[in-house]
Formats: sequence, structure tokens, C-alpha cells
Amino acid sequence: MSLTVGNNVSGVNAALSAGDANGDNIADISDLLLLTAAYNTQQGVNPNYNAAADFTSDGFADISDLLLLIGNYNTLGDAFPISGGNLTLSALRAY
Ligand SMILES: [Ca+2]
Repeated sequence: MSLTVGNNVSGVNAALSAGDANGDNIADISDLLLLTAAYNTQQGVNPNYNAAADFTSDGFADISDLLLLIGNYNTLGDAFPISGGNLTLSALRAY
């Protein structure tokens, strides 16, 4: 299968690791640092809030996000061959 970023994609089941704040398809120390910088913040309230580190998408960067990151620590999401690299969370968010 080959996908091109920028086109609509359907019928693709891809598992991306919750805990991947920087979109490199692995939950690791880089993501932990991003969550740490945004920890205990709320969307629209705290300027340090980072939606990319809010893995539960509930508007809070908090313990629930940390638990997801810990649960997936040092794990890779699915990789698909696409032009320009692998399918990543940041590539999906660009759609
Ligand atoms: Ca959250």
C-alpha cells in the first residue's frame, strides 16, 4: 500500500501511539518533556497548554495523559509507506 500525504485517505486502520506529542510515531522522552512542560494546564486558560500533549483531548494536560504516555512508553505506532516518510500523527493532523 502506498499513500500520499495531502490526499484523502479512507479505509485505512492505523494505530498511532497515544503519548506521541511530537508526531514522530514513538512515545518517548521527547514526548514526556512536552507533557511535563504543559502539565496541569487547561485549554484556553493556561498559555502553556499544549493540545499535542493532551492525549485524551479533554482540554487538560494532566495525569490521565501521563498514564497514557507511560502505558505506551517506547512503543511505535503503525508505520505505512507514504511519500515523504511514515504515517505519523502530525501527518494525520495535517489533513
Ligand atoms: Ca487530557
